[in-house]
Amino acid sequence: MKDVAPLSAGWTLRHESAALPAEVPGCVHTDLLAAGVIPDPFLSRNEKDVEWVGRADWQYDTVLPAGDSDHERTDLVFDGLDTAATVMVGGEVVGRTRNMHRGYRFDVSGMTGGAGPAVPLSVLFTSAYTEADAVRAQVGERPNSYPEPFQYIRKMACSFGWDWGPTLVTAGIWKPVRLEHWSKARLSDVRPLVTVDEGTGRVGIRVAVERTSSGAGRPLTAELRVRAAGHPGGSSADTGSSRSDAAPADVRSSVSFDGTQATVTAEVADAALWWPRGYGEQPLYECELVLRDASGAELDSWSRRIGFRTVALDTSADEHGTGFTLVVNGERIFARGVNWIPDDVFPSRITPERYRTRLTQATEAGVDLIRVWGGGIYESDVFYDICDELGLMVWQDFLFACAAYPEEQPLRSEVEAEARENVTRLMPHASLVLWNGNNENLWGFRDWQWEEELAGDSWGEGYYLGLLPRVVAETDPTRPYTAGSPWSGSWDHHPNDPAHGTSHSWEVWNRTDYTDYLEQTPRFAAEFGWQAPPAYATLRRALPGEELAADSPGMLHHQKAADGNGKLERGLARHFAVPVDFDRWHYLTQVNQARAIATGIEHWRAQWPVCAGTVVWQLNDCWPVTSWSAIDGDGRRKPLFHELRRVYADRLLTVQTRNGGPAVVAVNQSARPWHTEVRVRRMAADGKVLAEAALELSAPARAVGHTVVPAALLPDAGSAEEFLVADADGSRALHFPVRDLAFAWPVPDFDLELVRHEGRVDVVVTARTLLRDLLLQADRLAPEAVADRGLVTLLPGESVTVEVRGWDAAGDGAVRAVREALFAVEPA
Ligand code: BMA
Repeated sequence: MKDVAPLSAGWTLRHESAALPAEVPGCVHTDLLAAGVIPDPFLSRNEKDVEWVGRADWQYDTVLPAGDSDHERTDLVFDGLDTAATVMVGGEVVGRTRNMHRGYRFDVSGMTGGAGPAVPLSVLFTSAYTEADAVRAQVGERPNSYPEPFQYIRKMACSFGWDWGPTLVTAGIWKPVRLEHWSKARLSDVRPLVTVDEGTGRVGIRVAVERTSSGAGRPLTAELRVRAAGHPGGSSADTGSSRSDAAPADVRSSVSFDGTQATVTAEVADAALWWPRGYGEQPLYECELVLRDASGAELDSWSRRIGFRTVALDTSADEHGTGFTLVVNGERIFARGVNWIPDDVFPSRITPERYRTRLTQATEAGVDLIRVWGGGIYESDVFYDICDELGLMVWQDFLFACAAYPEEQPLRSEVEAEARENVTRLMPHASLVLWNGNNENLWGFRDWQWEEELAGDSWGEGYYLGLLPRVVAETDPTRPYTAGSPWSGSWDHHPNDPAHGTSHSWEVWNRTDYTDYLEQTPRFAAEFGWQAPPAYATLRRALPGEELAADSPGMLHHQKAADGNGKLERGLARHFAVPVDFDRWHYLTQVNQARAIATGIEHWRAQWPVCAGTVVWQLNDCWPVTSWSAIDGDGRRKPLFHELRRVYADRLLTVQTRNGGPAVVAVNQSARPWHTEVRVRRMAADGKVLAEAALELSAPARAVGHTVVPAALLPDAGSAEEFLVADADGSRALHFPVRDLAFAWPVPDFDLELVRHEGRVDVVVTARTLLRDLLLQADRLAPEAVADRGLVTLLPGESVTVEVRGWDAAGDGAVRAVREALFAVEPA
């Protein structure tokens, strides 16, 4: 049997004449931080002071464990090196690397010392800038939306800075490293092709082995076992699909072969289907493969969890253009998505617990699809394991974003190797539903003057339309591929044509106003977003000692978008009088973000099935920053997060224009029809009901229905004092004929009561006036405090209970503290 020895201990990082203790997996920045050599680059403007780290070369050292191995071969295996490195064993170079997104295996047989003195292992990293500059000199300059040279090196692009991220160019052994001792043969590639046909699940495993010379041509057996692994996610929502009562499967099969490749297949009768969350459960199967020699001795093994489901992407043409609809197990799905960026600009710091927290937060926001964006990384296996369990569909970008990428060597081979390795690594995961060629590069070529600048040079098209779809088809033909986001399906249409395929809606944030979302009917809104600052406690931690202002030095440093604050201010000024007071500014920019995204999602969900998905830019952050995220860099939820819970719920009530007038629309993504009576009230700003009626409203299962609001119930167009309230089954939709700026908001007035419970405090707010977008910023009470809800609008007389955890409300000042942490829309 193969013998595996992890090499995570005893590493040092050489800095000047010192050998600092080093974490493996880890990176230079986090080691220097732990040793006190650099300040925390996430705080204040320290990022600038540590710029030198990314420009320097670095050396990691350890020694190989003493002791002999009886095996024929010893391999030194790195799951990931960041990025340009020379690996030395006993002073001899055993390999060089230039791709963060690949693993590396070096044959070091006979070099590891045996009974002799300990053998040194060193990894020497050349600055990513040096490597990128060298490749650029070789292949020639290409256009890029950002100033840094990330398209000349296969390394996480956003490490070089992004419009939400700091420039912290890492180096290091960012994934595990180990010695593998083996004899005769080992599994070099295991590719499970999982399909389901008329209820029968099929696992066809393509096995590739590497053999030693003594093992060449000898008979081998690959034994496969597939067993039900239960429902690790444990969700059992009312989803309309039934849990399979079939006896738990335990299927075995095997194949004997004497070459280097074989296929072993197993069938699971009555396979329990894996569903996206909200559509059914997430039953998983344990899939184990054992490689044996002719004597039956085990040489190597592999195991992963799989799930049975079919997935297709329907891109057929119709009377509206070209669709883009995910179809899982035959069910057409409106994707309630978010874009994912690396959760830390130092990805080696992201623990499994942190992945679980973040992805669980996504599910709490009602999300069912995560797009792993192309300027980041192919995430760790843990990420996809958790998505499998939670029923989160994953759309995975290949790692190309916002630049023209050269197709010459040495990049081309790296891209191909990286693609094959990662498609193979991720294909066991039921959650993975789509591969995407790139982020915005087909669009950039057409619209951002690249075409002219390139004057015929390669720019990546050969990857997106040639190499990558071929790699997916050859490696994992069970999954759909799309060439880009956005992409209209061919050059026949503009790459970002909303009527064809995926589109990104950025004009709205960059230049116009979020009400413009209402003019758009994308077939699939793969990116759209609105900025807001992070939570108050996050800012307080990130900007110690700074007097906070919208344009204070630290605030501007932690805002990376071009004219970001200008866009925030102008976007706010279209709806509210921009306050001078920081706390009000902070609250209102967060309100505006939530309003913007809700406007888009409500409108687009109401257009199902013409529009088949919304993927919000962006779920998370990689450091404390003002950005488009719903969860900030310290993991705190912005009001947008809570708003997503409302607009991504299975049942959403919204007011949209139908036949030229306001209608109440029921978006029903649940498995059961939604027949209800909606109470519609025409109200005055002072809370008086001017007219009222009960209307029938119904939407079939997984469909949309509407009822037109009769004229007598409509607030006067342009009225600053009237609005519409629609209530059904605990959902509420509001419609104001004018913008907040113009509306006659009363001065907010309410009663406040605190009720202390074991482990939580209930904040009960009872409205005396109309309270628009009431928000309790719990982190102002205590940095750890968390409220269970975000923006709430109350009519006079109504009350809400906000549950606060992480704060004990001790002392006399508790009520006053809550009053100071409560915000609502005020008269202009
Ligand atoms: C899109 C994304 C990112 C970017 C975001 C906000 O272009 O793909 O590149 O961060 O918009 O500008």
